[in-house]
Amino acid sequence: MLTNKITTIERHITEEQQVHKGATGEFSRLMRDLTLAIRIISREVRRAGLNDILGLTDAYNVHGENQKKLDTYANDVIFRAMDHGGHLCVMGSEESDDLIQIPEPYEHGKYVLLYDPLDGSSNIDVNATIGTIFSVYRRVTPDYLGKGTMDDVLQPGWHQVAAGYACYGSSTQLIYTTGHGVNIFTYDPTVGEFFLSSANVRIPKSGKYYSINEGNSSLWSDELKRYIEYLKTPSEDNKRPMGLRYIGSAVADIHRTLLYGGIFIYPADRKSPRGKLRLMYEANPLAMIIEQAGGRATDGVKRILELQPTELHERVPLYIGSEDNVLEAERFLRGEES
Ligand code: P6P
Repeated sequence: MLTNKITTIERHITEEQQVHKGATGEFSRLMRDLTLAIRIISREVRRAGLNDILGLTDAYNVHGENQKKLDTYANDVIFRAMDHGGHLCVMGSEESDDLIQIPEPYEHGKYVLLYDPLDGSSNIDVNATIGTIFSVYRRVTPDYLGKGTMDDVLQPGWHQVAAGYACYGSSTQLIYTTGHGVNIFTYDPTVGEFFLSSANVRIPKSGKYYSINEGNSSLWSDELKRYIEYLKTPSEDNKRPMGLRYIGSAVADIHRTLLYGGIFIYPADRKSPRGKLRLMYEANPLAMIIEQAGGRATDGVKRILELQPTELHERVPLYIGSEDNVLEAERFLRGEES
């Protein structure tokens, strides 16, 4: 719901901290440092045509993808904003093969940060919307150990204490949840503040858009082909054909789905048997946001937030959006509808 109360993200985080009895302020400081990193990335994204930060580096990430200069820059900004605050015991990033340890002599804290520094890289050079995705857990190993381990990282998504994304589009927006609903903050660069623009956002129970890369349709299962064909077939109630929207940036496609409803799908297919999106720093945080807004997120069968991860960079098929749309897709995948 739109709000005209002037609330900055810092004030909102502080107010939320008061709700969490016994909160030490450590989480608030984590979020303050993360929003600083997002402000810096936003500035560079907005100048990307002017600062020789477009194009490719000569490096490749763990997924064999040629890293873009802005990818690498965003990854570095988040690391340097987060490594010394004393609230993290370990980090994990799409752009780093292994876990990122907190450098000496900095203190270790009780939280874990996982992030995709710049999602939608293929859109960077064409000025299309891209985003930063983040996921926060509490460590599960004892504090006295100091540095965090893979056990602290490989937790199921329902353990997240916070999740969100920044959307660098017509404006820069920060959407996050700590498990008490979803709030949208819009950045005003003239004052350098994120202001609360929509409080307690709810996703429509069903929507008129579906979002999938139809270019891969020859690789899909027969059940998925039947589902997408069904969406394109006119119905008497005019709910179908649904509209197709696909930007090729999960943050942008899922942000639209959050606000307008419908379904985003990155499925498993014959080329990508586990789909393309990563569980720990894409599907899990996006699933927490959509569930907190009243939607649904599964791998086509199981709830994303209940999947037990086994690897930092593991991929997962993703069906996410309005509850009615995702449940309908699952019925087709089970062969119950045709
Ligand atoms: P395709 C961007 O590279 C990304 O990881 C997601 O943001 C996006 O949803 C997906 O890949 C697009 O992949 O195969 O449709 O180009």
